[in-house]
Amino acid sequence: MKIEAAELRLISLPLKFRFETSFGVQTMRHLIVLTLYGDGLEGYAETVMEYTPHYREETIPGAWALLEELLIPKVLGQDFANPEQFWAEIAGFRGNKMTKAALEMAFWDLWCKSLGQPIWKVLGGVRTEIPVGISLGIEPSLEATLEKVGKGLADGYKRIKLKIKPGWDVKLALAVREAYPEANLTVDANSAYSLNHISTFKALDAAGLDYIEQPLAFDDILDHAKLQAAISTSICLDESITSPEDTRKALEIGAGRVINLKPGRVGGILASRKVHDITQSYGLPVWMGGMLEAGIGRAANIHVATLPMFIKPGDTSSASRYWQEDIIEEALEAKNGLMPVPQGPGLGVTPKRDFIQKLTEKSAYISKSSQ
Ligand code: OSB
Ligand code: MG
Repeated sequence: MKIEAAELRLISLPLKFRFETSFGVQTMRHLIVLTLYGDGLEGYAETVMEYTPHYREETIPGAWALLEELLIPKVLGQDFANPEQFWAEIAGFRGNKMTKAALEMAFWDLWCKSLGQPIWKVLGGVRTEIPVGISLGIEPSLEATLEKVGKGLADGYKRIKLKIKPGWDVKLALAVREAYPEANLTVDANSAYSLNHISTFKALDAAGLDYIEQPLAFDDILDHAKLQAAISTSICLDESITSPEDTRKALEIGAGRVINLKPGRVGGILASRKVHDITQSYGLPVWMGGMLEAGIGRAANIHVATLPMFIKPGDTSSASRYWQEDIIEEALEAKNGLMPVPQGPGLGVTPKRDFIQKLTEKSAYISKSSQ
């Protein structure tokens, strides 16, 4: 597959809900829609990073510059036989996993379209629907939280994840547990704590959580291992895992017993399969995380979540929870906590060109002749 040209579009999509985490409040998603052109086909991807570096280091302005000035020129005009070859071309650029992931994922869409196969099949997926839950932001009150948990469960979601921060944790988790004794509940701290808070985590053991997601620093594994040894609830790593090697090291030292796998965070689809396989070799489960993706990114996550060890419910809930109008034609909607996997070639979704154009704040078209 020869890469003939690429297009970048920066768009903003208003979220239907105010999403508060320990690192800030989001009411709008900013993303770059990336298109790769080759063989008369188009491959799509969207970026997952926040606009500002509050989740991990990457930013939208940084991704834009890196794609436009370095990464796309590096692959333009070249012929790649498969994603392995494509990845080899960009792997030498250190870090920047989310930016490189967007490029790699657009290549997967393009390449699988040329094969006439859905990504999930080519990747080795084993299911046609994936179990999903929801991630609830920090709500203004306990009452508001309980109501949203109740609604999520009534909608059939298989797991409810509650965002926590210091001062909004043990009381919250115990109250939700008391109201919903049977629910599959988890919490996500987004790195808001340190080992000084060990008593908070010991207290959380009483809430019967399936796991505690990313309690400590975004780039830490050592303190997570110390915390894991001190509590009974499993730790799930999110921010700390940006590669297959990170996964191996974290599991080797016992920094957690569950991995939140986000394809964007680890460098794309091939890297996701490697993280999945390493986790499997430890006999541990993974689940599909989310970054409030619009339709293109949501579809990519769904394909990856067909791999065998995605046993725990992920964050890939219905697109209609997030958006008044999505950027793809297809409605990615879960029923009874199960999200169907798109079956068309590549991602199996159709971006709404006119709508994306209308939302575009900035665009760039990059081809050999524009270099
Ligand atoms: O920590 O998992 C996270 C959203 C943005 C950034 C980080 C996280 C999240 C979520 C929401 O929890 C997941 C989703 O609904 O897509
Ligand atoms: Mg998380």
